[in-house]
Amino acid sequence: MRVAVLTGGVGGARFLRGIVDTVDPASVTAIVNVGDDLEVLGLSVSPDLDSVLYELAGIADEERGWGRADETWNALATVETLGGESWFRLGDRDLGLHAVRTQALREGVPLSAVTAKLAAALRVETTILPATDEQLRTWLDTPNGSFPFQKWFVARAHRCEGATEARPAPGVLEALHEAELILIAPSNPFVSIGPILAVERIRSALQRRRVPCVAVSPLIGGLAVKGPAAGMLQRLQGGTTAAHVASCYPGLIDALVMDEEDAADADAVSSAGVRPIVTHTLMRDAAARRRLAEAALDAVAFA
Ligand code: FO1
Repeated sequence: MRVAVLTGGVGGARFLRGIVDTVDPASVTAIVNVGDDLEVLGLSVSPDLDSVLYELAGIADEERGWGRADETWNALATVETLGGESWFRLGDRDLGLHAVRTQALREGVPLSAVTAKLAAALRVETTILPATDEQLRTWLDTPNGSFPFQKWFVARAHRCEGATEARPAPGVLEALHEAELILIAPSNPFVSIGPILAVERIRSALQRRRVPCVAVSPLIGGLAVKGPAAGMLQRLQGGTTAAHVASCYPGLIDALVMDEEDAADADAVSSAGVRPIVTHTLMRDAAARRRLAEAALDAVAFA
């Protein structure tokens, strides 16, 4: 079965790992958020692409949730000693990847092509695509000014700079058209999935889909496992129930996988025309990841 998964970083990458442990990894395409991308120490960093890459290559730091396992921090210590930019912590192993990517981008290689090369070098069979090769950045607008995403994690408002002009990266629309199932990972609907859907042709491909699209809620008991999703849902969508999550994807999803702790919201989700799929969604280990993947993949059987 061909599957396209729209995803952000940490939670999305774990969900994706469950998917490729359940179906043929080569039949899966990940369409990844680049709104969080930034330049640190002159290097181009794509945190969500890297979380997906490291997770699928089996070299992610599971505890920290981002970056590589067995990481060391010698370069960062030197940067700190020299008074350089150290607020965004790049480990030694991680730095190597950013150096290779940055050089390729400066030589004019598109981000999608660089990512394909990195994935091949790390023996990842799944296709990993940035949503766009163009510059698309999430900014957080607060009463104290505007900040790039990584500088201000808890937001009052946000916007995607470059979304109007951004075209889908090569392969993105093809993956969506060829998919028998489209999944939206349990990533933040605003700052992880939002920037992907802000690319107009990706959103309209989802609106015109002929196959089911299933989102997985990032909330458990109305709370986010990690990050600002619950606070943002409260402020921007008016609440933190599963129905509020569903309302982030109007006309874009057919079913919502939601946690048992939120089972009381199932009727409200149904009333919004979205089929609720209630299960355990916490991805504590490989077995839990696979169970969640199976619940989402099963949706195709009920379409
Ligand atoms: N998150 C942090 O909270 N602090 C960091 O210093 C940090 C460094 C970092 C380096 C490379 C990378 O790929 C990710 C990194 N992250 C860090 C995670 C990242 O900020 C977010 O988890 C994602 O952008 C959200 O999807």
